[in-house]
Amino acid sequence: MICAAFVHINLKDVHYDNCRSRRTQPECPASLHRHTHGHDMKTSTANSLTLYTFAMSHYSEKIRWTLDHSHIPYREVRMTPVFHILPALRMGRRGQTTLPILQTPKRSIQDSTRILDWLIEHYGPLDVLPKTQLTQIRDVERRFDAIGKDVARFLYANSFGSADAHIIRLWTDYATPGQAAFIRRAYPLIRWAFKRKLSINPKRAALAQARITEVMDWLEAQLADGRTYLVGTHLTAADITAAALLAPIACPAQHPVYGEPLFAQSMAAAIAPWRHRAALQWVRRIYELHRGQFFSDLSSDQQAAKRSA
Ligand SMILES: N[C@@H](CCC(=O)N[C@@H](CS)C(=O)NCC(=O)O)C(=O)O
Repeated sequence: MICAAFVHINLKDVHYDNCRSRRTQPECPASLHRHTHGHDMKTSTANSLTLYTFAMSHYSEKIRWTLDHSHIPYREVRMTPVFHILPALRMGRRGQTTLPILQTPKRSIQDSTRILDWLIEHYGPLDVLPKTQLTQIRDVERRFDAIGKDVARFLYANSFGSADAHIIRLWTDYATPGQAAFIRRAYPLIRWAFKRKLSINPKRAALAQARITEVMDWLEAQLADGRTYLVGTHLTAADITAAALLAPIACPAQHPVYGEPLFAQSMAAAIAPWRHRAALQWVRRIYELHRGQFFSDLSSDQQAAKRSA
């Protein structure tokens, strides 16, 4: 996310069956994705995959998108920052509190890279992770994963203090009333702890900005020959990772959190230096080409609101 770091208790959190984030339409039809050929042998496993996420987490989006694109059925449990910590520690068993975590019938896998490894092992070969280009794809994945914290640091550095109401809303979207009340009341303390954990200060924010810019430069150099996809001729986990990790800055219309006009408005000043960069236009295009389902699921009023934003 622009993600938080802290304790979880119960999972009132909205459950989605094969459904991307839809704060406004939680009753997503479970039939959005079906099994495809090649996954038949894992049907029983597939039926019981649960993905624990934060709606706003860019690493969670990377896995959500991979699963969606690969038509692998799963249930999504959106957690509330602070209230995720205990379950994440318990499920992950690595002393880490990060999401996403994929719960399979046999074990839970924490960390998006490890989840991709597990998917390759149990569902491979996947269209987005072709064996022949795996090394290149995973190199790109590493490059973009490495700026995940910088993206969060940069955005929070530029929104704490100026967009707190919006942050509280994002942090409480999937909370129980009790959890939401706690987050609202403890927000100053949570924000302080968060700043410490992510080292959010002007110096680190400037460094984050430089590192993000560097990755955008790299991305634009790759795209200079007019290609659409970073590796090969179709969408792979390289594109998914790059687009998902930059989505908080590119604000693609199809993204359930970062596509919201309100988010883009509250971040406009922070994002301004990069607004027209080809790298971000590419992110928006990849979302448009491959992540359109969410948009078409919205009501026509919601679509109109997004278009006019
Ligand atoms: N390397 C991890 C990074 C995941 C990560 O940093 N997740 C953030 C959300 S974007 C998180 O869960 N932060 C909460 C915490 O650290 O407690 C991955 O690829 O999954």
